[in-house]
Amino acid sequence: MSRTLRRLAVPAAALILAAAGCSSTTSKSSSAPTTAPSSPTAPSSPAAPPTTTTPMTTTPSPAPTTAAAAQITIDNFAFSPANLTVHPGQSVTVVNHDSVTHTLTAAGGKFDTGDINPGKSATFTAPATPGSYPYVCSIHASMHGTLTVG
Ligand SMILES: [Cu+2]
Repeated sequence: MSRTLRRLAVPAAALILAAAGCSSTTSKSSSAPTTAPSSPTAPSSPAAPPTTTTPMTTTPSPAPTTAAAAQITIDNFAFSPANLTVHPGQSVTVVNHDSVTHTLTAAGGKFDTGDINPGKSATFTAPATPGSYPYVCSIHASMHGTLTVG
């Protein structure tokens, strides 16, 4: 029984396969599913790169001691700073913090504040010629300093 079926079945199957091969009805699976690959929703607005907006903060260069108002203070029988550099012709203010009178007198007589009473101040003009000018207190010879004009 089975023998006759197989003998018949084989040619039938061959025919079916042949027919199937010709008919392209079963080969429609080539249509790819249109599920588009989900592109990661990248933020389409790229953050604008930070343009080099240099802040307009003008960095104030540290003022050297020669700038602005030059000042020498007298504390405890001493000039401070003992060595000060100023511009030619710059005004220099001398403040006497002591309880006694002092002076700031150039050794060569180029400048002299005269007597500066306790708690008072005086101003002299630096020489116009660059150089080093040692000075003293005309009252207390132990007090000395150097004014540099440059
Ligand atoms: Cu003095």
